[in-house]
Amino acid sequence: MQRRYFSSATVAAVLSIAGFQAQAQTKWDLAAAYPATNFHTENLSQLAADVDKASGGKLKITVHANASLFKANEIKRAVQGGQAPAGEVLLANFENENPVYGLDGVPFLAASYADSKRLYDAQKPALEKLLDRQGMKLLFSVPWPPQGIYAKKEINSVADLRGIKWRAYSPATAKIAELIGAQPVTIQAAELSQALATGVVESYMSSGSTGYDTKTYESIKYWYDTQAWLPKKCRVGQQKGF
Ligand code: PCA
Repeated sequence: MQRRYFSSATVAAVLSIAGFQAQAQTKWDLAAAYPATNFHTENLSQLAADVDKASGGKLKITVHANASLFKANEIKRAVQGGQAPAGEVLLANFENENPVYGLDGVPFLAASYADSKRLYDAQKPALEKLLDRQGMKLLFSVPWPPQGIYAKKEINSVADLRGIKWRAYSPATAKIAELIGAQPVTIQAAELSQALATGVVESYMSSGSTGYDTKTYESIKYWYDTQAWLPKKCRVGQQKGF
């Protein structure tokens, strides 16, 4: 038997977005950006199982892992534009659209799970309004683990990072590259393993989780647990059906 994991409010929100009708069967494609074994993707599979159960098998959600449907930074636009009924969005990627999206990518503003939750509670009303204006409904949100620095060589001062090929996944991580004099390379997680193996990336900031997913330990030996911020993944669905 499948363990029930998501709150009934989240499951009800999904059913409501789907404009769920007891007689019709509905299928949703959910665009996800990380590997199937990543905990964010496992959460999404659990959501799909909970919704399947709560709808008596009438709403089927297929989770497309590892950016197989849309690239990580294209998922928001796909949900907004109606190409995908639902998807996961890394808020900090969209800082240039609105500073509300960038809040949890600000280094050391909220650097623990407790502070991250406090920031989320403060941010949520504005976030929901903003997503609503863009035609989306916030379903739930989960932080990535705290962000640290991976580096090919030992870092004793900022000068050690000068000129290094620095992978950026968001405007804030690109800004850090600029401030430390590194060479920014924008690469999403799904392409990171290859970029590390081919030397396109020599250093980056992310979580232990992404380091593990991308086998960063095979090419990079230094990890600095700076616990700088905890960027949130939000699951959004289209407003359609409300
Ligand atoms: N992993 C994602 C975003 C933050 C994280 O921990 C990534 O590196 O793309």
